[in-house]
Amino acid sequence: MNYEQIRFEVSERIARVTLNRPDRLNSFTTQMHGELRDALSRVAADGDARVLLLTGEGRAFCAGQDLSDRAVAPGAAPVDLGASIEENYRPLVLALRDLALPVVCAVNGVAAGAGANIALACDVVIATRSASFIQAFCKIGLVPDSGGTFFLPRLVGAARAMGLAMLGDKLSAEQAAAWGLIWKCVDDGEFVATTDALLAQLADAPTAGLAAIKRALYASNDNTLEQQLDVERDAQRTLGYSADYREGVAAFLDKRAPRFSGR
Ligand code: T3D
Repeated sequence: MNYEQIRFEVSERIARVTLNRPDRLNSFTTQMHGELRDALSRVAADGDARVLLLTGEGRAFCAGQDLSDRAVAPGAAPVDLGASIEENYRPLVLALRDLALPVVCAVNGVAAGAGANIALACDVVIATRSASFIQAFCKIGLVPDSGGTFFLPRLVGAARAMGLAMLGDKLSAEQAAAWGLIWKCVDDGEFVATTDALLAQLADAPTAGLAAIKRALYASNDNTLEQQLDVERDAQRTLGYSADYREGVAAFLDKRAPRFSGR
């Protein structure tokens, strides 16, 4: 597939996806969703990448759904938004969560509507200090989608989730980090270098172990302590037979840096 609304490249075990409609603040179209789905399925199938980066081109990360696609002439039938969620946003969130490698979202600017929640669907979210997060849905009579009603209360608690969702205020990257909505906020001048260092660290990491960490932490949302202890036991059993565990222990005992294969 030729990509027109995203950029996609894999090099040095890092897959980079850049939303690329900067004049529309990288808002989502059906075409962009199709391209994203294709790129994510390639990452899952190829096995070349050991970390995925999702970021945006220009001054925004993503302004959510392209609303110019939603304007209807008086008397014309409205768009079925449920179908749009089912075909586009739901599969995107689940694809990011299901990828068996870490997904880093580098929020390079404003993240609004579904753009904010797609960022939160990623495993590690780093934002530049001038970025912001806006649950813009309430301004147009909608509910936070793309997992927003799931992620927000779990990340920042019910009171802050309700305020963000009902008021649609702009939350600065710094405040988002202070509230625990994201992993880190870094100064604009350090954003690219910090993101690159994070990607390099994750690309060299024991990928199967990180995939198991991701599965276990997300599973904990619905589990009792006993169920979660079972998840940890089963993961540890599997990982205990892995090449990377063996390498990690050997490297520790040899007092050298490990060379993980990802398996
Ligand atoms: O529909 C479905 O399928 C259901 C799913 C819905 C999911 C959703 O995401 S609903 C929420 C949609 N998003 C929004 O409501 C956010 C709309 N955008 C904004 O509120 C603001 O643009 C921002 C706060 C993000 C940024 O503000 P600012 O002042 O920095 O930029 P701007 O001037 O508003 O935007 C720059 C341009 O991008 C502008 O176009 P122009 O005037 O230069 O020709 C603006 O219209 C355009 N733009 C920004 N966001 C969108 C957009 N065009 C289409 N759709 C957008 N979402």
